[in-house]
Amino acid sequence: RAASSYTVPRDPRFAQLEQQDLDYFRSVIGDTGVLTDPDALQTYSIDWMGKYEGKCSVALRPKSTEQVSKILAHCNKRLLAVVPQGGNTGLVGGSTPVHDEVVLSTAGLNRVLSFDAVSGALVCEAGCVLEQLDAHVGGHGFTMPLDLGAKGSCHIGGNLATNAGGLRLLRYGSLHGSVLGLEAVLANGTVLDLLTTLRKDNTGYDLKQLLVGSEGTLGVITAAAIQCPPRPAAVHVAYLAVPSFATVQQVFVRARRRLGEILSAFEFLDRGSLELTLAELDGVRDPLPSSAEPFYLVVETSGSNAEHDYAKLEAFLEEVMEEGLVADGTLAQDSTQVAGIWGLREGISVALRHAGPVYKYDLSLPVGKMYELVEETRARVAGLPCRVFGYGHLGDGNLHLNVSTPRYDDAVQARLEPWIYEWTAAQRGSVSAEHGMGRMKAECIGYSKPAAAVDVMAQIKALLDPNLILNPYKVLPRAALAGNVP
Ligand code: FAD
Ligand code: 2HG
Ligand code: ZN
Repeated sequence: RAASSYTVPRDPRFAQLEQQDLDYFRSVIGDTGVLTDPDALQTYSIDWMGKYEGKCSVALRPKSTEQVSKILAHCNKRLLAVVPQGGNTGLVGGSTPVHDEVVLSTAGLNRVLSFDAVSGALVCEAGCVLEQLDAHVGGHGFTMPLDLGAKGSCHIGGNLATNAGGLRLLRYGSLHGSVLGLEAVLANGTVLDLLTTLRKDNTGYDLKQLLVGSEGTLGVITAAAIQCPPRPAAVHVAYLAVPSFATVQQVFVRARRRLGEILSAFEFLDRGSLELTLAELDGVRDPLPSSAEPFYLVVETSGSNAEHDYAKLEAFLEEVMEEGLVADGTLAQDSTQVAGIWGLREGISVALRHAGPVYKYDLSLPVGKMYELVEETRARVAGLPCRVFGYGHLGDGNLHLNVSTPRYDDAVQARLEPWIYEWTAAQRGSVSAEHGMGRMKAECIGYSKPAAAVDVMAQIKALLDPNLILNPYKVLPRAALAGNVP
């Protein structure tokens, strides 16, 4: 059952879909791109977790920027609300309709347009799947600058729209740095062609950056140019068992000092996350079956010289073992073992989904505070049927706090929210490190941003989408937008 507590009244300004709209959409993209069959629409209406469900009457799959432009111009004129949707793997209810919004899927925009094997600049349409792009540029000796568990389904347009972080951010930085250019269609159908591949371009305001992380509220991204780094010749992965969270932090300090520029990921999981994933997912193996420590780390290096990198990693391991910071550890010996350790780490959210309904909190916090919140959350839900898990991108100060329950329950949620957001705000943390605000946190931005900043965001929204048709009920609080309703 989808969660009920994120419902919000339908905005009566929006028109209801009519036959004339369907006729128009068919005239622009053909019959096969206009989906109205209820069974087919189900996958577009509900999110990956089965938590956020609307009821769209149509999903559109355009195949070109021009078609996107015509669709949006029509919806804008008719006041039809629109939800842009990529791979529908978002975790904050941003990609599905809240009511009956038109779903505009980028699945048909899936062509690689060019790749420059000298500079590493990839130009592709927004609906290309991340894993397929990585395979494409891999053929030229390059890699995508981001990697995440949803890589087999998420689209590069969705990644940009959420400013996805993932497992390699520690090494390659955020998409704000890797995006070279963008093409986007504004709500009124205007095509913004910013699709250059230049490394340097200071001509006026950098508008593409506004689209990165805008979660479908400012425009529909139709194509992107991404700077891809060379594929590392040598990747090593260590899996470490650690006796306390204080020790986890010390190991991180040693890893940065010893591994320097080859450190490419530093991830942590608690024992509960490990046990859940082993229990829920077939094919995931415990890399250290005889260990029973409270914390585990995945430490990855990516470099150009396998022997040199391996020696560095061994020296780091010796140091942390000798100092007693690590109770047990193993170094992946081949690519199968590397994939096995990453399969465990990436499998945690899949395992949580298997386990049932889950409340997810994606927080930026000072590293020293990260696990305190997990422990306090456990104490807070004591007596309720909840299991609390903590894991995430420790190297980026990003905690994934997950509370698994037998059913979505407003009483459980009320125990967690706004307390978790207040706790985070008290640390000057962020209530959205990498997943975005979506439907889930549309009223929560004030915990991490001052009112003056939210007001500027609302003005930008009204400038680019004056009828507020793009992804309504998401990202910004209703009160902030109220003064801009036409
Ligand atoms: P969708 O889910 O379809 O959409 C996400 C948002 O972007 C919505 O608001 C939507 O309206 C908007 N949008 C989508 N496409 C466009 C477009 N072309 N133009 C404008 N707006 C658009 N996130 C991380 O940051 N790091 C992780 O490590 C990570 N791991 C994940 C692992 C799993 C198993 C899953 C299920 C999700 C994970 N995520 C992670 C969540 C993450 O946000 C998404 O996986 C991904 O970035 C979303 O891409 P998508 O194509 O599925 O977008
Ligand atoms: C990850 O890092 C993703 O695995 C998903 O960002 C986190 O499910 C989550 O809470
Ligand atoms: Zn994550």
